[in-house]
Amino acid sequence: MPETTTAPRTKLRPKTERPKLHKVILVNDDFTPRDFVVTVLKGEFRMSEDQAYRVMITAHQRGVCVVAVFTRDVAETKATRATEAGKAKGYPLQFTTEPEE
Ligand code: TYC
Repeated sequence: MPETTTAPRTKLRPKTERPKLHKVILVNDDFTPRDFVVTVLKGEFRMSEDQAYRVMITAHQRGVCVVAVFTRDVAETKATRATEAGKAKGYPLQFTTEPEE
């Protein structure tokens, strides 16, 4: 077996900051049909029927539900697109974003 020695690493690796993640939050309202909320969650957030139903019913019961977390750009784009999908049908459905602590 050849002897191997490992020299201590001398090159300093600069600490790279991880980009802060942002939550997409689904907000309940009294007008948007449940099925439509589930459809938007599946389409925009690639959720299964089951996951989408659970997120929808949580927002329905508690007022809000965190859908997912992304980098800021992606969170804002998805929240805007999902909100626009409701608006296009005349529903007041709202998706908001907020930075994670
Ligand atoms: N509350 C709506 C209803 O009873 C359904 C709904 C759920 C709407 C979640 C928005 O974020 C929402 N038709």
